[in-house]
Amino acid sequence: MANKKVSYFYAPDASSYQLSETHPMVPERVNMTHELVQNYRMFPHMTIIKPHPATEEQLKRIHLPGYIDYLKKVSPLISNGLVDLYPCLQADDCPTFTGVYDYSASIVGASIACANRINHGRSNICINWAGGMHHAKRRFASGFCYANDIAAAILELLTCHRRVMYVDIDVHHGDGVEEFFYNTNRVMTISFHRHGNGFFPGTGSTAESGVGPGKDYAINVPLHKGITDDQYIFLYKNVLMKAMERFQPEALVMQMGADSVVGDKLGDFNLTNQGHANCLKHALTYNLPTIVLGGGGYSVKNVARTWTLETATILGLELDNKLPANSYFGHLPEDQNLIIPAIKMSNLNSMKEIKAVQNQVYEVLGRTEI
Ligand code: TV1
Ligand code: CA
Ligand code: ZN
Repeated sequence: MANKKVSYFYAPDASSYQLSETHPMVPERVNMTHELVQNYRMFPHMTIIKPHPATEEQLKRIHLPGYIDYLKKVSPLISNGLVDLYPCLQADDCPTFTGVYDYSASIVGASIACANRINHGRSNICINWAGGMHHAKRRFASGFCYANDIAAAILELLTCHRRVMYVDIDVHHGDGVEEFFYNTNRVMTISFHRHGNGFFPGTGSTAESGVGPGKDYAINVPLHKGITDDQYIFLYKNVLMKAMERFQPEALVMQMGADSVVGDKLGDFNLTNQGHANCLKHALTYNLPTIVLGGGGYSVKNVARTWTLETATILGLELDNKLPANSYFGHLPEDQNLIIPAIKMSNLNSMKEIKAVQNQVYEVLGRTEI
């Protein structure tokens, strides 16, 4: 989108943390993306901003003060044996690691900075690839997410915009963001995700649609493994068009979790990164002030490829499929290309089911009023 003012938020220090030795969430993927974006010569096309970490006060607008106080003080040694007493961090998915507070504050600070820049009309599109921590709850960490930068950014947008739409294409259900805004009609949350067979977090059926004034403003699109670009984009565009028509948001927040791309360690959709990027491209056609955030993504080279392609999509640039020289990708044949092709795998989504889900979603959207 060549005519748009784009800002790219990047905190160099925020992506060198390690949740644990073997943890699938690797913050370094944001640095990999950054290097590819730089080496594809995209920096001159946008404003690069180094955000400040969120203040304690900002974190406590979203989270229980006691939880933030705990995050601030805790260290791996101190947490040892305390997890049962105050289980706001659960050992496996959300381990206590050195720097957990600074890591969280940095991510939230960048997403709030995106919202402020949009609020002041200084940018049309703001990017924070380190953000998108959609599972974090008010009182506890969940699913690799410690502080909910998305809820913080949406809250900030709500000071200047009547209605905010949130769209989440991470392979997991955006349960944390949904919960924060479950009883308001000023935020419509829409999550596409794998659902069923115990897939984390287990919530996100179409029947889960909001409460009180928020009834029908939480939209869920449950899917099965193996979904292809054609099926996903068909459903995604139809749902978004109808939701935009009904809700008419004044600002948009996109969670671009790359674990919905084929070959992910935790996800098992069959989307190419071009299909994933086309979802963003479609969202940008509504010409709304937009915040673009990261999220999941566990095959780290694929995450970097996807978010690099999406940065170019935002800027309206075409990239050479051959990756530029960089310090992460080597000389192996599978390391040469930007584009991630689909694979042969079983697809548990039939077109009949996709249309049935679409109709269920349309029914909920049909009841919304603005
Ligand atoms: C440490 C080391 C933690 C190896 C976690 C996969 C690990 C997982 C690990 C894992 C793993 C989950 C559950 C736990 C139910 C819970 C950023 C009792 C190989 C946004 C979060 C997924 C996704 C959590 C986050 C999920 C996001 N899957 N290896 N943990 N159990 N937790 O299933 O949406 O992408 O897997
Ligand atoms: Ca999702
Ligand atoms: Zn995910």
